[in-house]
Amino acid sequence: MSVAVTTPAQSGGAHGTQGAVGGGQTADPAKVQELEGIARRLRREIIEMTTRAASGHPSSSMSAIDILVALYCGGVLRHDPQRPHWEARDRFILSKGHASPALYAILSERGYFPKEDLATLRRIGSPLEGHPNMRRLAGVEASTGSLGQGLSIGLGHAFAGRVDGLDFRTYVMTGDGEMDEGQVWEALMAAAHFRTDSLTLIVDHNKAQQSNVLERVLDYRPLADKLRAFQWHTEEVDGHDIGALLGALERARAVKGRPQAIVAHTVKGKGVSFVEADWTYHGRPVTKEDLPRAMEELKDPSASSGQTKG
Ligand SMILES: Cc1ncc(C[n+]2csc(CCOP(=O)(O)OP(=O)(O)O)c2C)c(N)n1
Ligand SMILES: [Mg+2]
Repeated sequence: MSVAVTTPAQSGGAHGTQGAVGGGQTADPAKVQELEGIARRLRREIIEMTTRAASGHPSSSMSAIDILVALYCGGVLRHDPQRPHWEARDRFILSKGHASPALYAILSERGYFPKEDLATLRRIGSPLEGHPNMRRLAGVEASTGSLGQGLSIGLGHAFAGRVDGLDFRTYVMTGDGEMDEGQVWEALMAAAHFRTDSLTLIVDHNKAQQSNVLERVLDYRPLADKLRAFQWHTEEVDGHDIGALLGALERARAVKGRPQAIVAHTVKGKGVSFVEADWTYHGRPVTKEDLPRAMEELKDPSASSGQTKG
């Protein structure tokens, strides 16, 4: 993988002082294509690890993975896998903790732990628990899984950065069903009130939750308008368009005096047609029998045409 890690040395340790701190996110088509290739490979890893575990949430992970690739491989996050507790690192909090396979895929991609460990997902004794455990796995910023808490935790990090005089940024990803939780809206109000401009919320808006499609459980539309009414700088973006995501993340970073929300329109199960077509795949891995079909859909197109990967 040729994407460089954004280390403290490269970043200069301060946001905003260099255009390239955390990445100059002009969506260079070649770079975007490289990131799309990474995302496709990580989708295969997500399907493989959950099918092997016969447990977990592949569809929730597939909707989120392009966003994670943009953050971790697109030069957005200032982080150093060799120093996961570096105090000035940017934070990413996966509030929808059930999408842990996506987090594990991206953390291993960036070198927080070996790829082989993905095969231990949900095994007794493995730090790759069903939901992320910050006490057991470096790179996990918050133990999540009980929905609704991640934005409050992220807000706490943002406040701490302000108190400590550190310029790190905090990114939080919630699910759209998770937005039903009242605690999220408390954090939204508080973040705006305290003008927490180092905080970015990304909503994985895949229009489905556990028990049904979103609007049949609790129809809170229009989401972006509500976030704007809560005084968040808000953009809507195609959550599978990595170039568009990088642009939205770059613009969010430039906002002063207000927290920012990116409503990322996504498809639950993105990449595997029979998972995309069936919301009951929530918390249901692809069976061993269906695995070849899924992997066929996720294969590298350049490999199928006999070309070598660039
Ligand atoms: C407080 C809480 N209530 C219920 C659950 C059970 N649960 C796990 S995932 C999920 C659906 C989440 O939907 P969404 O936030 O849209 O995430 P998606 O899987 O669609 O990305 C629910 C209700 C939970 N983990 N935490
Ligand atoms: Mg959802």
